Amino acid sequence: MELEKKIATIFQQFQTEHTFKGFKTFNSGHINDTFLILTQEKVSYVLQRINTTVFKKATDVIHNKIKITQHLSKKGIQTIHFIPTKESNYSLIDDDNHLWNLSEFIENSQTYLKVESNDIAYQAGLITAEFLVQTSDYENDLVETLPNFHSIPFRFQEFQEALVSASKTRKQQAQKWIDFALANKKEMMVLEHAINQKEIPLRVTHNDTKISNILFDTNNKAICMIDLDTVMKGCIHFDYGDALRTICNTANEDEPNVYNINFNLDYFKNYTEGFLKNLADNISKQEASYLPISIQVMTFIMALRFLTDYLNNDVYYKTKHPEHNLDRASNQFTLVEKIKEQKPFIENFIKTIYNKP
Ligand code: GN1
Ligand code: MG
Repeated sequence: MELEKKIATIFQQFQTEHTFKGFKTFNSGHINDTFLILTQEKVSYVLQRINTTVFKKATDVIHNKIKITQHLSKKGIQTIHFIPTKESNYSLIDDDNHLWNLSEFIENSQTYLKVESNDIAYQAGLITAEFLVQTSDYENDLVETLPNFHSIPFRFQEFQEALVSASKTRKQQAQKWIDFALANKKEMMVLEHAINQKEIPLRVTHNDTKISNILFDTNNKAICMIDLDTVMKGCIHFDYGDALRTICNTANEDEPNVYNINFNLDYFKNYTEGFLKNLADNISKQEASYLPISIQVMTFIMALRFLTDYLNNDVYYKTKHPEHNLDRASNQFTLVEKIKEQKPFIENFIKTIYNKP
């Protein structure tokens, strides 16, 4: 079926009083497909098709998203709203076995692929922490939709398996970063170790806090977090580190020229100020002490996953050309190097902001 007709048919199966007029495709997601639905009445919606190869139990993803957004709404916190189908489900499965869900589009909102000012970085810090604070009292019946999502040992196991089956050519192309990944393994285990030792508590986390998953109003005030596909149990470090990975990268995530990649310290400072303004009273000194390392660990995890997918011949992430995943991997590994160079500064700054006894 032609895409427009398909989308119109799917949209009509949800409970809205509006008439389909057209659609636009959002291009930033690596896994799912997301469309902006335009209606005759000028009310817009966001329609999402979940990739069921990645999310094997996609209905659990819906369960998590509904539960968390309802929890936030009940508390009067601004969030996205999902719309039920005419059969009163929050998702529907089409003839091709794809799973769809619909939410309201928040009017006069915008997203950024790159941070453009200190103020945006600060706002991003406020809202990612606000999400953690406001979900911390949620009685956690969230499903582990992607187990071990941010686990270094798990990601290394996937990487080692990919190394065994990878083509000689791809391994040669990626050799520099394969060596880098192996050489850095031990250092990257620190966060995992702290979780296992129960030094860091688990709570509800967003798990994909890149800048494009934050909605801003036209005055650049952060409204809420979007893309709740990976809301699961985690630690604050996942959300803090992952946010800074995109906020402070001076280049886009897939920029092939590594000379353009740097870690922007002004954005780091502003994001951290916003984040700790909302969260400092909710975390222990021990939790705070692992914030610096989380930036490099989260960036490293993304690098390793891109590298693994390159070695696997691009089966997980959407790619636009054969070297796309390798470009992303070398970009993120380069960023890890830049973050490491700034380690003393990062540690000192966090200490001055979180100066609790
Ligand atoms: C994926 O699909 P998207 O763009 O929301 C990935 C995240 C990565 C991100 C890298 C389910 O997110 O973990 O951080 O790409 N999501 C999944 O940009 O694997
Ligand atoms: Mg996502």
